[in-house]
Amino acid sequence: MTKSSDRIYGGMFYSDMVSILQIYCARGGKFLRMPQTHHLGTVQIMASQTPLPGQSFGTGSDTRLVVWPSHVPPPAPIPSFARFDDPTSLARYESSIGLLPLEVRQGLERFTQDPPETGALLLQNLPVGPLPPTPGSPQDHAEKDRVTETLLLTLASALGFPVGYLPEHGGDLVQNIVPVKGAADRQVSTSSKVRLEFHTEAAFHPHRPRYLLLFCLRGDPKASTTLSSVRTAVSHLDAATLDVLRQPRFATGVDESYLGYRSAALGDPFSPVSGPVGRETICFDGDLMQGLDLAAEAALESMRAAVDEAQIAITLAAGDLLVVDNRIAVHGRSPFTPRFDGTDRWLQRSFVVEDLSAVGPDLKGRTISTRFDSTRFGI
Ligand SMILES: O=C(O)CCC(=O)C(=O)O
Ligand SMILES: [Fe+2]
Repeated sequence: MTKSSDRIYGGMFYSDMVSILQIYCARGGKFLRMPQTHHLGTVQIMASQTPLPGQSFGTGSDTRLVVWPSHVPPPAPIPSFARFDDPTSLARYESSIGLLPLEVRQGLERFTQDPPETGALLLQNLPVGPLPPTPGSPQDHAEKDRVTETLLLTLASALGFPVGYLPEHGGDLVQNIVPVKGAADRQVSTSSKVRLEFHTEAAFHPHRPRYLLLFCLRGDPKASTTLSSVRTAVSHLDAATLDVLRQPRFATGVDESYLGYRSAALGDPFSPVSGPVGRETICFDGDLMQGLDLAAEAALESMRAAVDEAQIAITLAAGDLLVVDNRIAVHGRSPFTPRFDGTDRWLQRSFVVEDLSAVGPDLKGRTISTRFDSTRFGI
């Protein structure tokens, strides 16, 4: 419980600020969880044990946290025989947007219109319902109701158009991100043993998503999702390096999950940093990207360091949903140790594009089927 003598500073209690600083120092200057959102949430939860109905937090211009009010039920799930991407299901998500709590709708709207510097929004306290054991691979059948899937796709529809990518779990609109034994040390979302390097989601893809939603059904205290905003990272770069990063002297390979194997082929040259000062955008892949000349290689090395420097980390817990603006922030994940016993971390992921018509003939229904092979891209 909060002491009445505690004073509030910008939404935080003094004792929380002290403990944030202590944690920060003890961890050698690295946070394991987004400090402001975590502590604002904690303050409210400490004060009432559970968030009060209708509570939400606007946490200043930098960090956004919205808490789902416990008394508002999730939208009714679509039936288990329906496909997530059939027209009736899609219409259901659209109409369910109006059933979302007002503060959630407002939080999403503000996020799209005036994104925070972090490029991230955290929703907490979402209902996940009773869960079966974590499946052993993304497309294993999990006997569950469809509350989380419907909620995820309703939230995604409030941000734009949920889409699937054919090579990513067969184009599913909702993908189960679970640790897979055979992928433990690969640079794919189902890995675990390795640090998943910072990346723009599908950096190589002409129709990459604008938003990425990660809904945590079951957390792992060791697995932190890492985020780094270009708008913070640029402050760790000198003007000459930034100038190189703003030129199309870089190229990236195709993610191995799209090819089924690693390929040395590169796409067209592009610049990893774009946009006016203060509203920069990023396209970056710490694993697959290369500079096309020596100066570009050196600039890319500096960018890797700047992205690392600017990182924040959030350990998603059950009921947390993180929305990442894929143009502002890159993301990754810390290593962790799965048990493969049905209790492992389980995220559901969805991708959102802003403009379906821009995808053109590569779009069938809600599936983007752009083909890549080892020698040519974007066909
Ligand atoms: O596991 C995570 O937290 C993020 C993994 C990832 O990069 C993704 O699902 O796109
Ligand atoms: Fe990712």
